[in-house]
Amino acid sequence: MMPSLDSLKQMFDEQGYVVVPRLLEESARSALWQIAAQHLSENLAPIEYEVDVHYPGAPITAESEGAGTARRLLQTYSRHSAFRAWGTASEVKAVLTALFGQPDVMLSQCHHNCVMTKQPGYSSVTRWHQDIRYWHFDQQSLISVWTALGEETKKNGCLRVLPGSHLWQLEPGQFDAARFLRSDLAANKALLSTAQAVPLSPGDALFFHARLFHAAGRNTSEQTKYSLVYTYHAADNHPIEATRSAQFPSIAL
Ligand SMILES: O=C(O)CCC(=O)C(=O)O
Repeated sequence: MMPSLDSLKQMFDEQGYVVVPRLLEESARSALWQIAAQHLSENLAPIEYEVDVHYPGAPITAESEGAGTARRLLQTYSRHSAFRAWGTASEVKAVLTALFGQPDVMLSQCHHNCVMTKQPGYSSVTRWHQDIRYWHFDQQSLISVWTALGEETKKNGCLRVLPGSHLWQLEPGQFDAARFLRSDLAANKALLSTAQAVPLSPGDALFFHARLFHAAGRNTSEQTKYSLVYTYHAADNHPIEATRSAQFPSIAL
């Protein structure tokens, strides 16, 4: 049974994330999985490859073994009507309006808007970061919805989070040049000791704050892990002109 919207909001405000079990029903989930798998098998552009990001474990150059490993299918909203339908679904909207505390919610086409395709073999480690670090909005209160299209476990690189970290105010020196959390500082080690894995079942949706620190490991299973990720903002929280966040229009739910 779905938890009440009030209890989801309370959990979200405290922890910076909340999981809604089986928000996406099985036939729609299976259809989305198949579309994603087909786009991956056809290398349907635009795609971000592991080699593009230089994260730990990623192939180093275009000539390296595994250089064809995809990291995400980009511009998902434009890819297929089924992706559009889930991005704007009433189930998603109901939770988001409760979490934002207001009815007018927009889907950003500029951030995430992707299917994460964590492939076995050459998928990389994503270190601890806040998504907001490269985003430009009037306020930082954006929410991403990470829908598991298959099983997500530690073995295939499920997300890990630092609960409550959306409320933290850290010093600039706690971050490295790429604004990942430095793991060599004693102060950060204490923070990292609070990490929680977020395993998901197919169809579960993880709602998380753009300031929440999160990370993920490699996929050491035999199968690709597909996660559909959209980011949302309240209608009165505008992207800043001439930034990447304003590149494409947002979609009203
Ligand atoms: O490697 C992963 O699955 C995590 C991806 C992630 O955190 C991100 O793209 O912001």
